[in-house]
Amino acid sequence: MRYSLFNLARNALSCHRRWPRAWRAAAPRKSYDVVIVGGGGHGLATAYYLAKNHGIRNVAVLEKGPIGLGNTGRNTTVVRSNYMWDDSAHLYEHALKLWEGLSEELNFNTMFSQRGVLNLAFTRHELNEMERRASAMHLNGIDCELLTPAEVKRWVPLIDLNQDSRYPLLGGIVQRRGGNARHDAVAWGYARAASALGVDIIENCAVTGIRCEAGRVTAVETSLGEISAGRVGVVAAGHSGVVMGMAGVKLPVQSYPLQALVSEPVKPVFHTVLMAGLVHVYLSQSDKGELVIGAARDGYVSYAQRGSFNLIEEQLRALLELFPTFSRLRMMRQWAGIVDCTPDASPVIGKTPVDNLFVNCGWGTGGFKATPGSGWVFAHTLANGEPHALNKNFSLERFASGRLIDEAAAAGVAH
Ligand code: FAD
Ligand code: PYC
Repeated sequence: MRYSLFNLARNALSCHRRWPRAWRAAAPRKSYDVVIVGGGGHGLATAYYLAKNHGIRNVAVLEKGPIGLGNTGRNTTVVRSNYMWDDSAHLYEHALKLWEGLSEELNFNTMFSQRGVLNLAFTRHELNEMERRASAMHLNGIDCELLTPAEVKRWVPLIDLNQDSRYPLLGGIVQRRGGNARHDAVAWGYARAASALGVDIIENCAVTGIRCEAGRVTAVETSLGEISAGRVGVVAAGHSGVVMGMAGVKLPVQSYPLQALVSEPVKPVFHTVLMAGLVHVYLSQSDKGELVIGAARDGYVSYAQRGSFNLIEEQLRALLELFPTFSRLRMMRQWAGIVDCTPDASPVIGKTPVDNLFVNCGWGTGGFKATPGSGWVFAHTLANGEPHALNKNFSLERFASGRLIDEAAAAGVAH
């Protein structure tokens, strides 16, 4: 104990200079088998599984800033697999199963906490949708339970179920295996593990161009010079449209700000994740004690990482409708990320019209939960040049063929 206190003081006073790096500081080489554009959770997970599952280690992750400071470090960490359609259910459930063993896999505590995710229904329409989704989930062997208002009250005793309220509660759906994880730890854990397997993680390296010859990608231009690549995977979340535009590929995505806020820390009062789509607020309590609160994306396309005041007002109004007891809580911080949204609220993971150029994007407001699964299937796609069975229907062509995977209702947060 005395030793660790001494270490803590020594490291604090030396500005952490003596701390070993968790991943190697790498300078770009001239060429890689695979270059991944974007050092968020999905890009880092992809690199890790390329090395671990496919033995492809001559890989670079290029990140324009420090890793994990995009949506990875800005999201509210809700993890669940309660989606409607088979394609999504299989993909998100694969991710959830990976979450369940991720701390052991990476030897890094991702603080994954299966505290349950409860969605509330205030209209007959919402309840119908939840009943339909619960049946679909059960057919796919995924856990979920429909709750009556009395059962919701037992699950969340602080909720005010005054039936005179604007929208009286009709019920809810809970997935007990859902919950939260620590967002930074996911980026750091994957980065450390990928780096240990030989992957170069190159921070402060912005991709500024994509070189193609005869319909095939050959290299990326970056702020640190040109890098040749056998295959390129673009995993640039809010900027996927911009980066793919460098190769002349137009994506069916629009980028919006999505904001969140936290309260001052209080003692443990809220043990679950609650989402109320109609009045539009969702919340959980962080391990530090802050209530983490969010709502819909902003209503306009933008690359600005800030949100509008009216959304803060609306989500706090909704919060107080459900939990009047939080009226004396002070709000501490607000921030936003940029999310890329597709017309069917499902991601695009696969090939593009340019040979050897692959894209993983369009996760909108809900990609954090998919991080391990997304990395797993994208690594397979990059390694084999063909999609994994779990992502083959999440192709770009679905917007031409019309085989959409509409998950607007299960998105949880308005897309
Ligand atoms: P990012 O972390 O954004 O990674 C993309 C990286 O690409 C960035 O680091 C960026 O700097 C880099 N990049 C961009 N352009 C370039 C370039 N030219 N060169 C090099 N690098 C580049 N999802 C959930 O499942 N649950 C939630 O509770 C949840 N809450 C959210 C709350 C908020 C406020 C926000 C903003 C998002 C939330 N999401 C949630 C969505 C989730 O965060 C995203 O879908 C997911 O993080 C996107 O994947 P990523 O982690 O790889 O993205
Ligand atoms: O996709 O579950 C989700 C989510 C919660 C908050 C933002 N996105």
